[in-house]
Amino acid sequence: MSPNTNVTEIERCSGLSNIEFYNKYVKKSLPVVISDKAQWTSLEKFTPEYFKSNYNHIHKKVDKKTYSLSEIIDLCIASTPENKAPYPNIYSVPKDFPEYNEVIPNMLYGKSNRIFSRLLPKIISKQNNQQELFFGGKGCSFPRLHIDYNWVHTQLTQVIGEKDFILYPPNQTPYLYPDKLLPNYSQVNIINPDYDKFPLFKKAEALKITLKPGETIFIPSGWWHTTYIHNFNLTYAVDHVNSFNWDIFMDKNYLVAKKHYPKLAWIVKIYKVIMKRIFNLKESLFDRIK
Ligand SMILES: O=C(O)CCC(=O)C(=O)O
Ligand SMILES: [Fe+2]
Repeated sequence: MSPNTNVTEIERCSGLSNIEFYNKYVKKSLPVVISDKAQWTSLEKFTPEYFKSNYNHIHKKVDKKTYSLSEIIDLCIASTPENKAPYPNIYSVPKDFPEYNEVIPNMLYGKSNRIFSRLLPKIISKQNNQQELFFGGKGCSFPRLHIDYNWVHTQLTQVIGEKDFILYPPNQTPYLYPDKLLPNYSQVNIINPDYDKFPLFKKAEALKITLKPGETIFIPSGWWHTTYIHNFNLTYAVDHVNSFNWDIFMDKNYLVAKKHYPKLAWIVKIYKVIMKRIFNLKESLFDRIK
């Protein structure tokens, strides 16, 4: 799938050290595909049959209907662009597949991920989904172009099948018509854009890649993105907060807190400032990225 705009291919890299990854991409807020770090995806374990026989007790509501995991997998296998499986089908790794935690190494920059730190209060870490599995089928696509919740960075590894990722840098926001109520969602349907309603979208410049099994894409904080699926599909996603998106992540959490707990939200502001120093110190002393 290609949006009707100017498109550049996202860079693919291999043999990248963590420090190179940091300096070339994370610091500069640039997306990249790492093609050689997720060997675990080739384990024969991750087949549709494995999930069906071991996890069929898991039920999920998608589009107001409840499905067992086997039903979701069968719908995804049978999916066609004309008769699409429901999407997205999102499962929480810690909640639904706790065993999975042991086989998925934190491969790119795990040490600096503040989302997994015990210093981050549960009330904040729980809301920011952390680790998910997405099942999908041919013709499915993520419903809307969006920026991830609370401006986390996201790292997605393709386990089965191919998935297109279409990204727009933050500086393209003026052409993407953010929703007034949900400003991290675009109003434009990029697959079939309504140029009468959204004329500036013609100017938007996208980046694109078809992610293949074993490859991982890094989507930096604040980048717009959406997906399109070519065949039966399984993707693993993990959210990430580090020194580069700490301030914006905590500012967004403050806004959420202010909505739900207006009298207590100031605690988030203070926490942001104090913990910034503590995390920076801890990371410079103990978590040097090698
Ligand atoms: O894998 C996908 O289809 C999209 C994932 C995504 O963008 C998200 O969960 O925020
Ligand atoms: Fe996303």
